Amino acid sequence: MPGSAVPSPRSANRVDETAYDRRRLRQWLAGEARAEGVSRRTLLTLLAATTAATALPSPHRAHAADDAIRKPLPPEWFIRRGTNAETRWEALRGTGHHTPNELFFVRNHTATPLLDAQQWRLRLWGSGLRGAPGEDRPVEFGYDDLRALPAVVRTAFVECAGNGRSHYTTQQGEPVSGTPWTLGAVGVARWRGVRLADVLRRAGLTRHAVDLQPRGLDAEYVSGGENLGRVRRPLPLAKALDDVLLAYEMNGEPLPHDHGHPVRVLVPSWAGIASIKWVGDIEVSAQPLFSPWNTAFYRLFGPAHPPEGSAPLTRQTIKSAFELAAGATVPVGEEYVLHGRSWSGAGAVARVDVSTDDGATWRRARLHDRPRPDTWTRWSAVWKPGTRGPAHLLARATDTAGRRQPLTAVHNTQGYLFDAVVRHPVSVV
Ligand SMILES: Nc1nc2c(c(=O)[nH]1)N[C@H]1C(S)=C(S)[C@@H](COP(=O)(O)O)O[C@H]1N2
Ligand SMILES: [Mo]
Repeated sequence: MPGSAVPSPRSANRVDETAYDRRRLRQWLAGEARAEGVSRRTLLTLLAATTAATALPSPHRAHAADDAIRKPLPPEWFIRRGTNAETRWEALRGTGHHTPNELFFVRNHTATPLLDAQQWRLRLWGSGLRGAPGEDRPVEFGYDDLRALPAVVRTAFVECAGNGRSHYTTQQGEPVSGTPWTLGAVGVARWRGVRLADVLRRAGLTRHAVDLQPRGLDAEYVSGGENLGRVRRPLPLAKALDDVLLAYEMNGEPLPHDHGHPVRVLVPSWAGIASIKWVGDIEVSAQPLFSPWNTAFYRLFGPAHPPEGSAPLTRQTIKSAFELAAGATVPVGEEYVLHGRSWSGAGAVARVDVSTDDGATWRRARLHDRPRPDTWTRWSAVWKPGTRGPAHLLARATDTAGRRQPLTAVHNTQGYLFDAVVRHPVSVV
């Protein structure tokens, strides 16, 4: 059973990221924000609403090293995509609620570093911690220090904001930049770690803190010839105090190297980029923070969005996937059980409808999990195909926040947050 041992005052603590972001930008203009590694032009673009979204840099992988990922990537489980590996949905058939670590997708901006837990230190620093004005006042924690704090366990998905991106092109004919994931840049694990809130309190958090910025110990990321520095992304304090973990175990094992060993940030229900792997330091700031990962990347740009882009992405959207290969063969005239999973960043998925006639009729799928937030709900539906030939399978989820997957997703240039019903091709033989 997916267990979430940490109660959280979710509705009370919802982050109004749009208003917050406007304030961030105003403070930056007034010289009250830190934006190391973000060009003035990028910030002005966001603010002044004059430059076209296409003028922003698009993410390029600096290298596609074969050793970017440490764990074995058998082709029947994974699709290699540069420094990343996408889980094949047919490989999840027969696995339980939690994605086995060996099958979990990997998204690396550069390459997995091999870190030693006993050498590892976490440094917290910045103007949002107690200390003499102008001083960084770093506070350090070792691996055993974290292990000695009260442990919590939480089941949550990690999903790349670009998961499903390729469907903007294949289903909607729209160009997008970035890794052309199908639907396999998502996994669910049982994470064990400590509350970031507990660590912040011990580090001397002040009431002036507004933003945090965890930073990875992996190599600096070079995109389009520009060194963007180490992977880091601001996190509003309200979310950090709500349900964020510093995770050191994944499905009962020490965190694997590819997933952030020895410790990663785990931000339930938010875009995967928030869950910084191999975390080495966290800036705690009394000023708003910017990095390329909340300015040029992980905002929505395009005709349907404000010229300066949307607010930085927070929660993931709603999706469904069949545990079936694209183009799988299904025997004609026999009852065939279709299996799948649906999930949403806004709430639990409590209803899934399936269509085997291109959306003309829908029937309710049987749910195999008690619907819970931050994770998926497994489901099944019986299909008895009557005629041979190509067909499409459709699944459409509805979450407890009232969101239902649309038939078309609203385009954005970087292809984030694809939420439309995916037409899964099969062949009836
Ligand atoms: N340090 C660091 N953290 C990172 C990344 C990275 O490249 N470096 N990638 C991010 C992105 S974009 C995603 S989607 C998730 C993927 O987590 P996983 O590789 O454990 O599946 O990690 C995030 N954390
Ligand atoms: Mo991602």
